[in-house]
Amino acid sequence: MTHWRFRKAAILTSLVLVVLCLMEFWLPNYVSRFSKRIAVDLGISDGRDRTRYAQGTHWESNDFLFSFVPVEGTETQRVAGVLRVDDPKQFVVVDQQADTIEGYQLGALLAANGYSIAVKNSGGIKQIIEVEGALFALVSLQHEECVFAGLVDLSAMRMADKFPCFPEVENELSFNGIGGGYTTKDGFLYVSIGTAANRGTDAHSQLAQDPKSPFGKTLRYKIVRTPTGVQLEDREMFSLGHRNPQGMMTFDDLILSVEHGPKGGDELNIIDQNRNYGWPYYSMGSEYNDEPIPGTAPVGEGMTDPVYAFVPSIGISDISHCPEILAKYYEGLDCVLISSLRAKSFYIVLGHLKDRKVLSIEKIEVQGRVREMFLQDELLFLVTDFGNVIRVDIETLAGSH
Ligand SMILES: [Ca+2]
Repeated sequence: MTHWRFRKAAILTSLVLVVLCLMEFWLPNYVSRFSKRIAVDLGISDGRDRTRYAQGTHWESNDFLFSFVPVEGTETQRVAGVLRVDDPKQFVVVDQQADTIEGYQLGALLAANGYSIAVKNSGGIKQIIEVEGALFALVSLQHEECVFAGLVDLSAMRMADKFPCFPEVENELSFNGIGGGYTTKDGFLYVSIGTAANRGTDAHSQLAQDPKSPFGKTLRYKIVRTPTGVQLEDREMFSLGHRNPQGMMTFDDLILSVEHGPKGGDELNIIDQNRNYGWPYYSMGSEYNDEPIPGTAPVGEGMTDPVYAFVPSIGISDISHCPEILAKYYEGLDCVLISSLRAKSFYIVLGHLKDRKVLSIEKIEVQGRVREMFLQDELLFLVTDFGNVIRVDIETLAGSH
């Protein structure tokens, strides 16, 4: 009897294990991932380490030496964002499918509201947003038949904003399109949100021109400090006609945004209040089936043109300040960095942005699809697909020849 009981228990345990394995294999959408804190050591050493050139690759360009050092892979499949932590030598890469972020139980909070993360069609956490120490997440969500997106206040464990249901269009929903970038300026949070489709003629893209819909917009929230954290209030449309914004930053008094065009026509835009940036009527790009966009130009009457459009597309992904060494070298010019997925590069963009002038664009190849960029200790870090991290050290070559 004892023998049979033992066998029964062993068979049952095996069955449970097999079922769990099959669930992981067949139903990855329904099994929560354990993408908690993935802290990556930035490899910042005290003092300059000349041996680093041997560890990675280097690239001479203009009067600079760029050396690329792979930091570490995080096995993150799709990067939702990068978070600073107390240790300045570390940061955290957040996976789009994470259900716990720095101890905040996103999955549990959503379940308590009757929501689940809409993971199909490249859904998940589309952007991690840090506002004065409080954490928010832009997430694709589902509640019964309604597929929508919302802003979750992770620090206060509540929904900060809930957007309306997406139109039900068969096979045309793609969460790759919704986001996003963000920046803060003068007590406001700016969040860019795209349209959840690839094509220019469908119901999703039309939302970019509908002032009542949050999609295809730059949204603006008032940042209100509370005893427990930060509250986002009074959402309003700041600009419209955006297709798929990916990165945003404040540069002096300007809000800069980069967005994917369709096939061709990735844009650098200066975002001004109540301006219309044209999508889906005007773009330098064409449809993926090579049909022209209705307007076949970047700008039409009443529309605001990009400061610059990359044709063909570079798969534009992020925008950042230049490290001090570049900004100083090009003093008198505005200097920003733009990153790219498809071109596996970042670009040094120089110009007079207030006058909407781009004077030069220099491409620095790095052999990785760059999703995010950030600066720490004047070093540039690039986070590529699958959470690989590249540290870029920039030194001047002037006087060294
Ligand atoms: Ca545009």
